[in-house]
Amino acid sequence: MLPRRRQARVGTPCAVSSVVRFPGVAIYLAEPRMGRSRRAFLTRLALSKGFCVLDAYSSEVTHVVMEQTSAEEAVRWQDSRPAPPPGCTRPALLDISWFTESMAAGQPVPVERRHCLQVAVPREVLPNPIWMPLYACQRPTPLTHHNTRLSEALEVLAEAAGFDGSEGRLLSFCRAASTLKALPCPVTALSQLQGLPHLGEHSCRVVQELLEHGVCEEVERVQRSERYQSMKLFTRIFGVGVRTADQWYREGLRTLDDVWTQVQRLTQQQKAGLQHYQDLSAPVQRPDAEALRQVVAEAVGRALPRATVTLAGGFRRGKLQGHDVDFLITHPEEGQEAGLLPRVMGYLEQQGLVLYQQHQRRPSGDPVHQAPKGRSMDTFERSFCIFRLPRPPRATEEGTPSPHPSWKAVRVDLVVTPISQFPFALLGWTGSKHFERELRRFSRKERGLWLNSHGLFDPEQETFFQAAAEEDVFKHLGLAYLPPEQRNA
Ligand code: DCP
Ligand code: MG
Repeated sequence: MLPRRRQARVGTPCAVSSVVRFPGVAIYLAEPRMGRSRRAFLTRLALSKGFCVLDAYSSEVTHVVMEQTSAEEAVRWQDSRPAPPPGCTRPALLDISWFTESMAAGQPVPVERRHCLQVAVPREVLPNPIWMPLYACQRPTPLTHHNTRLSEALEVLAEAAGFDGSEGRLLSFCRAASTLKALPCPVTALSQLQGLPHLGEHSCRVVQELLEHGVCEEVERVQRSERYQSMKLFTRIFGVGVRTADQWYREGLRTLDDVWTQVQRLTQQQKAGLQHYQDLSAPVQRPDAEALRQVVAEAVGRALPRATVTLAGGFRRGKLQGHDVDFLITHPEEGQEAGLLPRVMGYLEQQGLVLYQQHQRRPSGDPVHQAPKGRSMDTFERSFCIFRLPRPPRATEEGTPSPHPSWKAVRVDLVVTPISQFPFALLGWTGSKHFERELRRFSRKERGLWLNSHGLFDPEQETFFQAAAEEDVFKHLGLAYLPPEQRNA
């Protein structure tokens, strides 16, 4: 525990800071290994984020930050300073990692053992160089990994590139982020990225800045930009894609109120999305997904005995939250699933559980042979819905209170597949989106096969592969099987 101290003053020449946001924290950047200009840079960065940085070491300092300094050196350094006044303990001696993490978080992060220079903590380090296969479908990617800060920054740039219609840049950043997600340890030095796939110059620059300063100026700038914020806001509306959002932005729309002024131009789906925006922009929780699975299974069971409901999407990959809930419906006897969805939806509507639905029919003809042309959009019969999910009586959730406390609107996709295509559909609808993209690219480029959610097609032989389970698809492609929890690419 750090001692209580007098409120820290901002000493010269660091007094350019206007507001001290964290009065209990006064940082002293110890110079031995830091160098003047680096120290000045870090000081400006911290001040701009509302931290108090003291120019001189004094009893007011609460956090001493050092760089490239061993625990022994740090203690020696401190021993050579004046002893603290009676009743006060010495400030914490911290590694630069505490500082960079705090800058990234925009607030002081709690001091953990690993930040402290007093204790030498053995660290797992990345072997250098590390080998990694090229495609995300060739390597496991767990849900929680060691480089979240880095991958999230790159994903912001990927998203922004997508908003600008730069598909190539979007893919480059997604691939770089995905590589970092698959690493077995945290990246601590840029040299560890040598030889890793997809870490181009731009991505490396972002990583370097994050490692050195805890923030990346470009990422911060993008996130602050009006364009990014509006595009994010608009594309969160159900039924609004990048193209529509971009058009609205170019017409000068910026806020949801602006969109409401154009309500007459919206599709039914977008109107429903706007109407339920507040609920739909809050993440769906795993218990909600489970409650919905039961509700849907009940309706499906009534409409067609032995028909099954399978949870797909992010929840199948082990996510605890999602933007929607994805279900696949099938029946063990091929063809029995035909006509099932309207009966299921009818029953759910009778129960008052459906706020909005858009039914999409399967195009006529043999679905198998309309199948893989390398396109990602499938042609299953499906319903894009908004469900009215009753809230448990005492449910208290964080965030803004809902306008209707007894229920909440949740996005649900119901997809019906014939049993012969079910393994492909399950594989395609489990994601992640990037994993799917990579799996299809791998199939096409490395195996000359076309994969989508309907099947796997050999264009030379003009034949389809049969699969009884997802494992068979991996086997056909000559890939080691990855369970859903390892597909979080
Ligand atoms: N998918 C698809 N065709 C669509 C929509 C989705 O093939 N028309 C695939 C892409 C994803 C998976 O289904 O891999 C699930 O899509 P989501 O957008 O729901 O993605 P997640 O479930 O992974 O994310 P979230 O947790 O945000 O819902
Ligand atoms: Mg989903």
